[in-house]
Amino acid sequence: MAVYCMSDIHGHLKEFQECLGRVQFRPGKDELYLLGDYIDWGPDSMDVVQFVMFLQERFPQRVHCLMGNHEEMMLEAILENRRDVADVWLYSNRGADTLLQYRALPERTRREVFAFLRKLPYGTEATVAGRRYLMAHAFPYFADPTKDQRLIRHIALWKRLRYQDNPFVEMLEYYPERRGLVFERFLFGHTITSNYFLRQMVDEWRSQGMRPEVSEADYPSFRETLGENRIYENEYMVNLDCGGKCIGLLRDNDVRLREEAKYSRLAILRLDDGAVFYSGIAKGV
Ligand SMILES: [Mn+2]
Repeated sequence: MAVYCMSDIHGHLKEFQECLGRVQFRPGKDELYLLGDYIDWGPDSMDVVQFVMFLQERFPQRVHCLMGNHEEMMLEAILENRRDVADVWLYSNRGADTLLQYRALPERTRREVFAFLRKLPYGTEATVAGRRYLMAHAFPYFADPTKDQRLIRHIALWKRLRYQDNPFVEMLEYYPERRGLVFERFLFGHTITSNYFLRQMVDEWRSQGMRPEVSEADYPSFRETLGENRIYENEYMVNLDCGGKCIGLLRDNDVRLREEAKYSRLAILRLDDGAVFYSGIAKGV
């Protein structure tokens, strides 16, 4: 039995299944942790959700799904009728296709989708080969009824860790009583790892007295030196978001997204031995 982890699938059913195929994933035998953001940006959001639901319902002991900020936006926009959230979801976060696909589902399936999304947890832990991992979509989360639920849920889904942060130190601002908790790594997604590698490169140059400026015009060559997205790992954390949202955006109006699309793919991490596998880069048409 092996244990796998993925994040930020963002409506890319083909690449998701390609990753499972790469590792010869055995449903019912292997375990799978999914760190949220199943929907939006990509073409098949509702198919991804339904596939994940299918796996989770068949093998509830083996498939563990967390909430992402995109699922939260969808729930708030539709179930709670939040106009402000709907605007952010549909326009800035490319939720429009997801909404259309959702509306095309039979009434009963729609209810099942919501029942599934609503009960997604905000964080979890797993011990693999004697090593203990903490997982959430964006920032460490611990269920705690004594805390401000809105706040701790919001940061779990939205707060952006920087590459130089130690999440186990950052989390003490919200969970001071968790000091001294020992985890091997914090596993998360939410921020495309190229942001980390680019930042790291620029900081490196600055530390050597150089003053690099990443202008719009220079961006493609800066981005090219980083190459294909890969997971970001240091002694505290593993960021698994290898640009799922940008897969296939080769003709997008936004130059950065278009550029990112050339290097975007999904990653699957095998926790047992740390091996990482990737989907192929979509070449588009
Ligand atoms: Mn996210």
